[in-house]
Amino acid sequence: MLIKTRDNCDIPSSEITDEETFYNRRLILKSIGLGMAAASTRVGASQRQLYQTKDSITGPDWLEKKLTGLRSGPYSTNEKATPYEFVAGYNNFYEFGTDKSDPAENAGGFITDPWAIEIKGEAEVTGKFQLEDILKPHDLEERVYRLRCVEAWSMVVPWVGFPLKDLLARFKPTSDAKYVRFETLYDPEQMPEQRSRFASIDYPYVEGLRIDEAMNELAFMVVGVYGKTLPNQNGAPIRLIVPWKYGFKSIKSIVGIEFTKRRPGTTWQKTNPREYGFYANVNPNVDHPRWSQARERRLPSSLFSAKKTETLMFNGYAPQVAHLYRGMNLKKNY
Ligand SMILES: Nc1nc2c(c(=O)[nH]1)N[C@H]1C(S)=C(S)[C@@H](COP(=O)(O)O)O[C@H]1N2
Ligand SMILES: [Mo]
Repeated sequence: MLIKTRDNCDIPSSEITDEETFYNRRLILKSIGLGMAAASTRVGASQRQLYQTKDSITGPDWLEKKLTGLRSGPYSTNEKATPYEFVAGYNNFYEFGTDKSDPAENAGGFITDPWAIEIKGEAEVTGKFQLEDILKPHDLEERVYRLRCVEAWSMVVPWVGFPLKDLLARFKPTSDAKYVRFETLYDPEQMPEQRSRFASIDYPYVEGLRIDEAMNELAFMVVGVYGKTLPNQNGAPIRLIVPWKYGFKSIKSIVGIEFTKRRPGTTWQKTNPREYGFYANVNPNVDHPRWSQARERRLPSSLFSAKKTETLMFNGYAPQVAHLYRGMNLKKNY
């Protein structure tokens, strides 16, 4: 994406290098008999939890209860899911660092319980609600969605959650609610990048959707992955997933939801409006100014077999969402 260096100048996306570094490190560690859990050579890594493993991760009791007997939801792809180690080990969560391995290394101690979400704006029901109460009426389901990052890599992820529209409906948005704005936690004590003088984006991270996008059946509130509680690096305890848009719309660790009359400013659009738009629909026909969006690298891929696949319009979800953009110029509204 866009990284400001110490001289405060923008350097081109280094995502390919990032991925190579990541895989090199994995390969080297594998070849000397170490697994991912030892994949950090950084000072202080021994005190850190690199990432919560699939078998060790647990959430609060009330969430663990909801995670039993999961049903499979609609719209799941049959494509092979990306292994847990990549889903939980190769992340963008700038609050915890800008390298793909940083979030897994730095978010281990992130406190996600208790957690509350404040509902504000153009709705009949507003106020601060505990996560348990937010989730209470919703049955959790699994949806295997494609995730396409604007950096041209992609994964297939078995998310666990519930439809965003069912959550929003409970607050009875008024006819003035034209957009929904989401906000990530701002807590510089827990989120090291928020303390950095050289931070590449402004915090808190904010995202937004038009109300009809938010009410689309695909928009999903996620509290788990692979049948387990969501790892911190993936946006615990609750995050959004909008599978037809570039990954940066899928905001993590949400503490605020606001119904607004006007289109909200959003983090990457504000950071670099020429490169990142409000809509950010996955679109193979509209290139990023610095790279093509026609194809993507499906993870896991190695240095030796970069699995390139064609990027699909709306990330393959056109049947569900194309009608939302009828008559819109998607080159202008990128
Ligand atoms: N708060 C917050 N949310 C965020 C980000 C971030 O840096 N901060 N990164 C986004 C980007 S660019 C992507 S691709 C996805 C990655 O989600 P994952 O790490 O669970 O795969 O999260 C999105 N949500
Ligand atoms: Mo992304």
